[in-house]
Amino acid sequence: MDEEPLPPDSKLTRSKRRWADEHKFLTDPAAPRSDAQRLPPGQHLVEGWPVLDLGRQPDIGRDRWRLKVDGMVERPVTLDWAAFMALPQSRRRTDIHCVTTWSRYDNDWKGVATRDMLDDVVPRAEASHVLLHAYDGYTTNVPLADFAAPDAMLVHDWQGRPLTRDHGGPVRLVIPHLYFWKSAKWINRIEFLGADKAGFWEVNGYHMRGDPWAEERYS
Ligand SMILES: Nc1nc2c(c(=O)[nH]1)N[C@H]1C(S)=C(S)[C@@H](COP(=O)(O)O)O[C@H]1N2
Ligand SMILES: [Mo]
Repeated sequence: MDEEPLPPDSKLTRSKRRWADEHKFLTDPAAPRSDAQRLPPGQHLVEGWPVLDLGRQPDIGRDRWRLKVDGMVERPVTLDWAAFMALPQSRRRTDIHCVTTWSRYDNDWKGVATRDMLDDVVPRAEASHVLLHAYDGYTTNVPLADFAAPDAMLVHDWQGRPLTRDHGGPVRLVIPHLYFWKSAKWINRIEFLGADKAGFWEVNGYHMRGDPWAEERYS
């Protein structure tokens, strides 16, 4: 990603400068942790992959799926499947930590790193948070710095297979360093905002950020 020297005002340079600013007072949220720190407090490991949602699992084929990216961005866009797959594709292996206390290690994801999508849409200087919207009506909010973390992805593949409908296929968000309720399944809109705005569970008492290592479960 950083091989070529970039002119000081390219869109990539501007985005990177913004992320750097936002991370100024933070440890890199995606920095590797020692084994002792790998399982956050109050969590236990599971082997399977539980399904949790509002009980409505929308059936969105790849041909019908759209992702709208709008709000405080220089270049709003609506991606269809072909446009999404034409973005740089990345792989990550990350852990899942659900607020209901289960964690699952070593999930192999394939999809689009949020950073690669941000390079195209270019968040405006005033953008500080994102609200994620999904086909089942679910919403959840995250600070832009967390959304832009190096291991955050829009995934379409898990363990080498297309993401199944019950886990949010065709495309879901994964932000590994936050509790899993922030990882919207069946995602269809990413809205950039100038202030934080509570999503579905956040309105119902869940934490606005949701850092598992700080046990930010409830507000
Ligand atoms: N669209 C949508 N995304 C969602 C949810 C939901 O109800 N709808 N539930 C969240 C919660 S609370 C969790 S723990 C995870 C569960 O993802 P999984 O079913 O793939 O384990 O999805 C999150 N994303
Ligand atoms: Mo959850």
